[in-house]
Amino acid sequence: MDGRVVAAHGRQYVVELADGILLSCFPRGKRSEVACGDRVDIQRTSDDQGVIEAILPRTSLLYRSNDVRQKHIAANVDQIVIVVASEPAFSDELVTRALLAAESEEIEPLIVLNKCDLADKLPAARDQLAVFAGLGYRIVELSARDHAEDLRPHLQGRISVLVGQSGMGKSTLVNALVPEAQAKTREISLALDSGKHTTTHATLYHLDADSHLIDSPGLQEFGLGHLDRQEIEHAFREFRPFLGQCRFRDCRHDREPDCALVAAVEAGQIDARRFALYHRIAG
Ligand SMILES: Nc1nc2c(ncn2[C@@H]2O[C@H](COP(=O)(O)OP(=O)(O)O)[C@@H](O)[C@H]2O)c(=O)[nH]1
Ligand SMILES: [Mg+2]
Ligand SMILES: [Zn+2]
Repeated sequence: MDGRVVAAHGRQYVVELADGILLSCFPRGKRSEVACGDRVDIQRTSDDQGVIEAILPRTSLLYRSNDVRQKHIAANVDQIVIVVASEPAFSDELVTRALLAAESEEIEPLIVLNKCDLADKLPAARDQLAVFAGLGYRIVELSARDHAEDLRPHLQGRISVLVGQSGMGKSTLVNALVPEAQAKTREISLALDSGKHTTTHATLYHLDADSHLIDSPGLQEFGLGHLDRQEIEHAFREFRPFLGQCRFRDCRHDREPDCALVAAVEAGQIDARRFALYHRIAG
């Protein structure tokens, strides 16, 4: 039978069957590549347990990595919702990295600026996001505490994943938009036998029959070690018109003569801070 992975916690997964039943599952074989959001073939081994036999073909896979390991964030999502807030301060490098991950997987990104009720902190947060707005990224401003509904139209008909540093208000959004979220979290924790109800794992919630929302654990870093230089260049969307225009085909856009990207930075067509981040990320 087939099901959908609605929670991933280490090598243990919760798979939801078509009738809503949750099974605790381990993948067959040692190397688990399963992610929250995956459609899987399972063999049911008892009332509440099963074995994942195969992962069905994915439309997307969002992950982060460092030099040693890769961590799946979510599979089959078509939108990544990057949550930041007026307070606490957020890292614009993390936002950039999440946007690069979205671009490289061709997943639609949406930035949410939460806690807009904190009026004195709002202008600084807006300033920090201005560069992303200038690049054409969509930004929705809201207050999850009492206007979480403002996000719902943007989630309609999509499978979205919420990412962001902890404290930005992801869980507040989920709890407001999904009335049965806390009950489902409890049920999943029980299936995982993790003994605690904190979100240490990614969890998929249903908004309606064809709108789903994955809450992922708070990210403090977003490694892009799996992307090569060329992929990173392309993921900076404003670089694209200039790629292939440098004198040298293998230009690293550093000290080479006649570099089209350096010229674009000097002409004010590429933001200098974005360019510096490119060098940091591409290494
Ligand atoms: N003032 C204000 N506080 C909020 C808002 N949304 C969330 N918070 C608070 O921010 C803190 C972190 O929220 P939480 O949802 O746990 O963040 P998460 O770590 O991203 O899941 C909590 O104390 C929330 O009550 C908001 O719109 N306005
Ligand atoms: Mg949370
Ligand atoms: Zn160059």
